[in-house]
Amino acid sequence: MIRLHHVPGSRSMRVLWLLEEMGLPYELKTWSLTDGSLRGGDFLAMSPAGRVPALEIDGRSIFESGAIVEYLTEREGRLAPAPGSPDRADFLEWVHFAETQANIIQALNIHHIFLRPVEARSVPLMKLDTKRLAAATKALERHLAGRETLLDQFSAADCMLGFNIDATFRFLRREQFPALAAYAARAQARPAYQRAEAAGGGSLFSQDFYELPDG
Ligand SMILES: N[C@@H](CCC(=O)N[C@@H](CS)C(=O)NCC(=O)O)C(=O)O
Repeated sequence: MIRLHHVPGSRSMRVLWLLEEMGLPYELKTWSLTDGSLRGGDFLAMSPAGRVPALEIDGRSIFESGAIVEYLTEREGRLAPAPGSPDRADFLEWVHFAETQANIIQALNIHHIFLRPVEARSVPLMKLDTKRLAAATKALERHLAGRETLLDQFSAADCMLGFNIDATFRFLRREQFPALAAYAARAQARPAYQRAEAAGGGSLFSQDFYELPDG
């Protein structure tokens, strides 16, 4: 039995999409980011910082999306270059780059969506994080120009990154990143991505775009 602990629209979408790409049977347990349940003892036993995703598999549980993605690709022997192969380092770089970008997105989510009253937000920090997101996203745009996928073929690194892109375009204008926008459209057209969306999709966002406040 594989059970994914999941919040729609969160980083657990990475694992949900990968499970669908791999065709592995799984159960979904859906949690809320805002009702305090992720800080309960049952969940903390699986994910000590109270974060999703957590994956129950092979008689244990695993936290950290990157660790789960590496575990699944090694277990199944696909959707990643094998350890020791020449492009393994490229795979690992992009798996972990996804968290570099996601951590900036998370800071912007907190400011734009979760932190209330709005006066509690730090506009200088929001501006700084928007610039940091632009720098990371420009790096991605340069890499993707003329490429279909992060590596020479579709891999679990694309599942890691896929989650970030919708969020990125809530804070940065899509038109400024044409290679990334085309990459996102290809990802979203994949049948496994659509199955993942149908099984556990959702969004934290209520606006298409979040402007920086004045100040
Ligand atoms: N590095 C971790 C980050 C996990 C993480 O922060 N997940 C968010 C959702 S995207 C979460 O569970 N947040 C709950 C909280 O901060 O209370 C991973 O990639 O799994």
